[in-house]
Amino acid sequence: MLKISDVDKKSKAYNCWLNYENCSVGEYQDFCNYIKVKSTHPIINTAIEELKFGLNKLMKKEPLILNYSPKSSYIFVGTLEDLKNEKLDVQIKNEILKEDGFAVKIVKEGDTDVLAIIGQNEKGVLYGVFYLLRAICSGNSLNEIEIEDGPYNLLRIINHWDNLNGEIERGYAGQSIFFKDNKVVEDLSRVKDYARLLASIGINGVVLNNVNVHKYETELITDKFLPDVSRIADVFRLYGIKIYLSINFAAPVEIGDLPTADPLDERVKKWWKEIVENIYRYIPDFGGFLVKADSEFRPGPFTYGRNHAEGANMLAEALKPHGGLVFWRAFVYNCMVDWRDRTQDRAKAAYENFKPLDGQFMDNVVLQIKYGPMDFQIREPVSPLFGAMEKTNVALELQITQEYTGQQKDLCYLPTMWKEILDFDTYAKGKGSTVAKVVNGSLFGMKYGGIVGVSNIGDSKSWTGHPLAQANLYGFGRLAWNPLLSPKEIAEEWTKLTFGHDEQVINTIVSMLMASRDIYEKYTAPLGVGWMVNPGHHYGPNPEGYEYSHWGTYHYADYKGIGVDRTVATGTGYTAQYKEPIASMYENIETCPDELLLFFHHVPYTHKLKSGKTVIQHIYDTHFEGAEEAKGLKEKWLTLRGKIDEEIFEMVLERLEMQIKNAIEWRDVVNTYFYRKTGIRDVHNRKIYE
Ligand code: GCV
Repeated sequence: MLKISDVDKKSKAYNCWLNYENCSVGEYQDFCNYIKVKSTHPIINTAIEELKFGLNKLMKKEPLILNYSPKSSYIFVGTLEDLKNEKLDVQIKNEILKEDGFAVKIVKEGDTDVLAIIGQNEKGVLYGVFYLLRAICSGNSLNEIEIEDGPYNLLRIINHWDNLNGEIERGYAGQSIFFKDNKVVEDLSRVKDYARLLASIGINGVVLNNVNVHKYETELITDKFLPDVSRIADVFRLYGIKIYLSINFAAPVEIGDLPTADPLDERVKKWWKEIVENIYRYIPDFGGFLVKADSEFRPGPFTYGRNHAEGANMLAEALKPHGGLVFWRAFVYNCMVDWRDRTQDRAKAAYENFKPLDGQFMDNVVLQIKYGPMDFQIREPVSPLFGAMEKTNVALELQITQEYTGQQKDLCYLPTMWKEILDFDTYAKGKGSTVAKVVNGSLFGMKYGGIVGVSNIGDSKSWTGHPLAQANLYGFGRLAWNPLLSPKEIAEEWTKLTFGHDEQVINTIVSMLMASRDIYEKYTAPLGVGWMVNPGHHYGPNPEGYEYSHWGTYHYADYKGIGVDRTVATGTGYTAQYKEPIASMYENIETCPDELLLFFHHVPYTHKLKSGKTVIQHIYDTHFEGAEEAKGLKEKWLTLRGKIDEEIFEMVLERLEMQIKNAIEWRDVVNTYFYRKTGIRDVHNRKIYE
């Protein structure tokens, strides 16, 4: 029987949306006493374990597992292949279910009603089981249970920025669950619990280690670590999840005794080929490599006068015979750029580096592109690279961990932002060329595509530090599976699964989540200007503090105006990287959306926004409002006392209090900064600290 790990099992926060506590099996009861399964495939066994576990919790009774049909109603579990030997009349309308897809149907076998969960493959079966459990716990009626569903994206991947010493770069929820003291942890029961959570939202790949690959992590691809890495792979495999590793491009030099890591050097090619062959001996279904090259002091092909395609293809060639992929990151820019040189715009870097290489990457390379041209800010335009790479597999990189969005102290429900990104129209092939269609490969007919999220979990008892930040992980998986879902329906679903069906609880939590991104944006950096954070750790306000804004401020605020002129007419020319009509929309100050005004234009503080307010008054107003609304979040939460598990209630309350402090600090620092710069008073004469 499936056992949830002992780690922190006393905390209700630990089981997240799989707690099965606040619901019952209801009208599904008749089907749930028996489960029929023929296959003994390991992933199907997992699916059965999960179904048994979930139903047992819901019915307070274990269903019987059979390999024959019982006389009364039952649940059938199997692949399309398994179905061939059954007398069940399952009609699947979509001729072929998508890879990893599933169907749930109510059918007859003679006089018996059967609820059939049919997977396109074994993973599809597992996803179908989780779908059924989710539907029951969300209170969906039996009449609406039938479905044919498949993932919109082939690759649905989590990136961990975990280091072997157990630390997590930009981690806000404790230490790594994989690594400790420069070793893989012995007890992997927590990894199994994590795999359950991920599979339940359709994730099918996990990169175990940080893209910044340091000394010890460079050796993860060698015999020294592979036996242990393969233990982790064994755990994930049962949940249909492949593992990947981040690699150090200079590994042939650092651990291979070669004088060079030049991707065109035959010795280097051979070295990687042998490394890869060895990995597949340990992990036959290894996913592949993730590479951060020539970025923020990481080594890469530039050292040898080679380009990114040459670097990526060398690795891709080694992986190809085994079915492995290379995720090559497009986060390449000169972090030492002098911001006084207006021709050197960091926002332009990814496009400038990669657009000329379109068509040169092998077909098992996926270019992994951060959603914006900068770095996971609360507001950025969508990267123009999404509309530009027509002959390259691409994946969208999102940051579930809240580096710049409150660090899991402040509430910030990110699916609202992610949905805007996925819906953004690149116009690459005319109207309707959304990012969602680019990254799933359908727009340009690419083989691979998907969505990648930087993990927000650690060994904290709630996994995410802030219990409500679990909604971000949940929302990430749900959107990667189906970008057509709305952030609100995801929030409602998550709240019901996590906290139950009390109307007040649902309405309150959903309204908190849905408002949270706007609130965070209001009290932090205004109008798309970005950053303004403390250097290094990136939490809290510091209007001129960002560490990579050398020799001046990146937002060019002086006593007259603020913002970065990225127009073609008078600025850096970044707007030209977009297709029409987007390029003109951003170029023209009249049509540039207010929320991105300072990303694209340098304006006087007295410039009037479409809202009718001046820029300076907008800054004052939003900062006062944001801090007030942060207090409002706490007020709302307090109305739920007694209706939420006490420990979770207190954990959230503690963080909402931290958020209020943070919001007040942001309000005061930002308002004071601009008041001092401009000397312009707030029209409402509110107190601004001078
Ligand atoms: C893992 C930002 C973060 C770094 C991160 C980097 C990246 O610069 O601050 O911590 O490095 O992005 O995405 O590679």
